[in-house]
Amino acid sequence: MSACIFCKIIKGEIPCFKLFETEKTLAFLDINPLSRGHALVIPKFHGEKLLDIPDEHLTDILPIVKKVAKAVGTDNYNILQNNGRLAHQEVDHVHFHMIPKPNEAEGLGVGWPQQ
Ligand code: IU
Repeated sequence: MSACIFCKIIKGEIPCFKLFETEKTLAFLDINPLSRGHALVIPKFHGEKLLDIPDEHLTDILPIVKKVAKAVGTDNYNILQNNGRLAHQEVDHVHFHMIPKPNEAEGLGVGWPQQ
């Protein structure tokens, strides 16, 4: 969708710190992180809410969420997916939050970008 900010990120019209990308999925750092390493994993298919996304796009997402979790290098994290304003969804393009709860003394995984 042309006005969607995440579609613009997917098309490269707005820059992002890209982590992983497949034909159907993009993972990048959240611009306003709740913790160091907070990432978003999104389908390239535009849909506002989970039920709008075809299964073949959704099934590509979880392995990428796992890759992000592995790269972060902490066993402590939340995966969150908000649908609708009452559930605090602000961006109307489906996204999965990967929110690390790192031990700050240990830091994030080797090679993980600093924010
Ligand atoms: P929510 O689940 O819709 O509430 O989360 C939207 C997230 O998208 C939020 O964490 C923002 O910081 C993030 N975000 C972003 O990373 N880049 C952007 O250009 C915009 C929002 I707009």
